[in-house]
Amino acid sequence: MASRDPPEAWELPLSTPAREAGRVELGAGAAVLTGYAADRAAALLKLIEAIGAAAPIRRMMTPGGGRMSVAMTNCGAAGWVADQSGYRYTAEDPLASRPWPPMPEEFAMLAREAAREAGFAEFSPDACLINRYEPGARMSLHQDKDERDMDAPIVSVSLGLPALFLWGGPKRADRPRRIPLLHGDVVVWGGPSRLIFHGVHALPAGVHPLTGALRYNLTFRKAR
Ligand code: MD3
Ligand code: FE
Repeated sequence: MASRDPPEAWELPLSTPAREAGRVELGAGAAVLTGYAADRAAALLKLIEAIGAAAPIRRMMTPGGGRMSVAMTNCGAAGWVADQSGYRYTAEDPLASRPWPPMPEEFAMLAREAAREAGFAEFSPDACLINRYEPGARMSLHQDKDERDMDAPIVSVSLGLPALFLWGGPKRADRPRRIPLLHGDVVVWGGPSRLIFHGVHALPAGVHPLTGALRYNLTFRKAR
């Protein structure tokens, strides 16, 4: 089945139970810590709301002239932006012309603890990209390569509606595996997995008790 086909019913849960804490190795340097952030999810969502009030969650333009289906904002010293001239990290929110909101201590601690759990000591992210998915929003296969330090891992936290994550290989043409990411799941990607092509399948409609019709993803990076 091609990765663009919509998820089959059996691939994602219909209800949204808290996932049991566990660990699934995806490959060298990549591990899903299932349910790792579930007990902190409500607090994380409150912080996302506060960040969104200061730096609105917006759909950015791509250099190709389109608009991304995923809406984004950032917190931390650096924030990832896309516009007509390309992709890069900035110290300021271009919408507001002021610094991105600071990264909450709860965010930084979660990222650091999860990275350590997965074998990466002393992870200190300076950037947190906040992605918000509405039904139909997707992220096509890409590499994260705008960061200076490829030795640092990336930590991602999924909140709200479940999604099918597409985990490819070192080449864009490598056929991706489809991995469900559920509320509270934390994924750590480092070492040989850091430059793997990856994406997110179009979000199926649903209702989550904490986020309604939305999925959020926090992506922690060392950008500078
Ligand atoms: C694998 N976000 O923001 S997070 C992104 O769910 C991004 O919003 C997706 O890909 C999301 O760039 C996926 C998981 C993720 C993040 C970075 C990675 C997986 C990764 C970097 C390398 C390999
Ligand atoms: Fe990515």
